[in-house]
Amino acid sequence: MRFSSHYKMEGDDIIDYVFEHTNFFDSNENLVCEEIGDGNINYVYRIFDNNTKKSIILKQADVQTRVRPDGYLNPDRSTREAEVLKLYNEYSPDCSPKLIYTDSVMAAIIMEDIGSYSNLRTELMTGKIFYGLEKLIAGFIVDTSLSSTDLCLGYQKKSQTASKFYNPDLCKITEDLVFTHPYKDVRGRNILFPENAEWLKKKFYEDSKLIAKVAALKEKFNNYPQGLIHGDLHSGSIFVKTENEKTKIKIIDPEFAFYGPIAYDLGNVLAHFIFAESYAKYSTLFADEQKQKADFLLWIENAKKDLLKFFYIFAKDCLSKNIKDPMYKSEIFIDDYIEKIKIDTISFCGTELNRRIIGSAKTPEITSIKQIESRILLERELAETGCAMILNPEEVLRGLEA
Ligand code: SR1
Ligand code: MG
Repeated sequence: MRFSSHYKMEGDDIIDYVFEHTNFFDSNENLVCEEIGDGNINYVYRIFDNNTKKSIILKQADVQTRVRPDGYLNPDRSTREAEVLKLYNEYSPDCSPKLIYTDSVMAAIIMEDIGSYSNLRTELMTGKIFYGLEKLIAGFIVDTSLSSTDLCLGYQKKSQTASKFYNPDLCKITEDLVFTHPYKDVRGRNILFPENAEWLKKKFYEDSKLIAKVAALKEKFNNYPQGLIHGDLHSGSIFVKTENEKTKIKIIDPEFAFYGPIAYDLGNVLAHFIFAESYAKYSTLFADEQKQKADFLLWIENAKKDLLKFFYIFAKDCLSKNIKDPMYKSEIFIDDYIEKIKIDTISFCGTELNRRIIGSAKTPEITSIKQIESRILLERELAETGCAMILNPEEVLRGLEA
């Protein structure tokens, strides 16, 4: 029977599949399917009716990644992603697309089309400002990750929940691309901008103190099941719009989600704010618009500071309301717990900055800088920041909070 065993669906399959598995469209006569995803791992399609303008999204996981079809990746990651989305719908409905249908055989998820929102990375690269963005992201992380810790759920419930989100295949990708290859290019896949290659090799491959710190962060990433984290919270996983002068966000693509250190997500967000800032400084985006450039840079500077400020405020509130354990109620313990997350945020921000400069998975804020001098300077500035964050996170945090 059709759709009873997994295969990668194409256009007509997808239209039939959506029609058969949802009541969303009245008839399939005018349905069109287009691939809209440019992600590295899965396939994402928009299915729409040109007359009614109704639309829906289908995401399918194949047995390989979309960008590098060399090796098996279990499509059961889709079932886990659907479970994560279900939790997001429950704990942060405003900030997540509504899950409509999920199928573990075809490794498919059908969800609400968030077409009125735009990709945050793309928007930031056009110089748009979103007031309140960092507050929404901090709130999302508290609502979904901090709420899933044993402080809030109790150890037994947390352990049961955590076992559902065991995600070794995707974590292995992160282990390699974030915590190993930028410092030990064991697979020879790093991509170095030629004019910076020797400088970067010395900076990343030859600093034994840096390598030891990154090894400790890798160990923490693998062995600290603190809360349910998104695992790939870069600005391409955040969609954004302004409505009635208010910023709204939707968080997508939690295929890397697992029980890990909350600071990993916060560090990713901070790193991608920094990429947006660097792009505004080094690209030609604001060439003739010095006032807009200054406004954007001031906003992003404040967003960087306020991300951790709002995280602290929301975390204190969440923990004071949810902790039942008499030991965990200690104010000193709570402050120390949040402070450790803030320090690790800086360290994980450093690993994210570094891996996008030297590793194989780049970010367009770097690669689209065509002017050689600017690219050299931008990479070196980011690498200095990334390494300082890993080597001295407490000091960098104090600077950020000053
Ligand atoms: C082969 S996957 C490369 C990267 O894409 C994802 O979005 C993650 O960031 C991963 O590291
Ligand atoms: Mg993704």
